[in-house]
Amino acid sequence: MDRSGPGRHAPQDSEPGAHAPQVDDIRTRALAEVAAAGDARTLDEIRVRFLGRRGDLTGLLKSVGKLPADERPAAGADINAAKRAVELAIDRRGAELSQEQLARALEEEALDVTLPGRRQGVGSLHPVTQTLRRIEEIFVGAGYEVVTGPEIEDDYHNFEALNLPANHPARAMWDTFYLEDGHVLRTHTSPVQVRVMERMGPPIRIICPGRVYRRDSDLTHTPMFHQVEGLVVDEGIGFTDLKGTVVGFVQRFYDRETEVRFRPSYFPFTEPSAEVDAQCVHCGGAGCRVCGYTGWLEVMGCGMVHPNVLSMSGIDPERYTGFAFGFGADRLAMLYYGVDDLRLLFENDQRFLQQFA
Ligand code: 2U9
Repeated sequence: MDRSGPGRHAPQDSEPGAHAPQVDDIRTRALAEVAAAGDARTLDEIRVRFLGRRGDLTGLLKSVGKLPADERPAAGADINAAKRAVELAIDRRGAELSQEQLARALEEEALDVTLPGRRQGVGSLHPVTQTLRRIEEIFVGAGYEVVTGPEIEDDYHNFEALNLPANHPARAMWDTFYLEDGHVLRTHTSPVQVRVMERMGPPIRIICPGRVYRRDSDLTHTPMFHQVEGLVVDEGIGFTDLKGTVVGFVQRFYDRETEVRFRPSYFPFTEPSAEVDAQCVHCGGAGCRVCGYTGWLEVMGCGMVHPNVLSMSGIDPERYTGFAFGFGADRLAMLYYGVDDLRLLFENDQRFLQQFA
């Protein structure tokens, strides 16, 4: 039986060999699109459009069944060849694109491994700490002991034992932080000296450095600052001992011959009392902006310990006398280093602190 007769094998909806130009056309379009694809997503979309379940080439392959039987093998082979060509082109373009992307990433994210690493900064002591250490060194060298104490104090040790009974008008000299239970943030380190007098009898020769607190804040005051107070109690201690100690300290601190003067003053815990000025470290006494054109800078207060203060802590004022002094270590650090705003000392700005390394 002749199976290839024209009547039987006539195509129903396509001409014999009509798929061939269609395949060529689809392949050409697909390959052009693949070549132009700029990224993996476009490539994927092309794959779906030509090779997917409803893709152009897949559709064509499905229609092969409608061809005359003798044309089917050739048509099928043609379409499959086109599919493979498009698949291969997509794979190659994909590889190309990922190669290009890698090259771009390598270029953009390039690390210069020869660059020097970030250096680990070397820390240093804060200028106030350096100042406190220098002060301690000077006094320890003169036979003093360094004593510290609590920053939260009771009213008795912060005020009363220092000849400042409740409601004494001089309490207004200190803008005090009061705690709810009646304690205070110490306004000076004096309570440390009081406790030493209570615990140990004379001879006493101590300095007490530490943080103190006052409700005060401006260019020259901070709510917390560092004080150093000194106390000497023994038999036969006089104002000349105080003067010698203060002048010796100021000259050592500034490391030069510095004129020092004593002005009469008032503190409830010392009598007589004095404030101490040192020749201006900036102009040497000629007068400048730092010293307000006076040639002098106030550096500390001092005086002979009030007999009431001695007796309240159990020391006989008939037998023993003593002197005391006190100063702000931050203020001395400012004068020493030429810092013009006290607040700089508490802001911890690296650019400021590094200058003291
Ligand atoms: C006892 C007895 C006496 C300590 C003293 C001063 C004078 C003084 C201020 C200077 C500036 C504090 O930092 S400042 O505000 N201090 O002028 N302080 S005599 O006298 C004492 C302390 C304790 C038992």
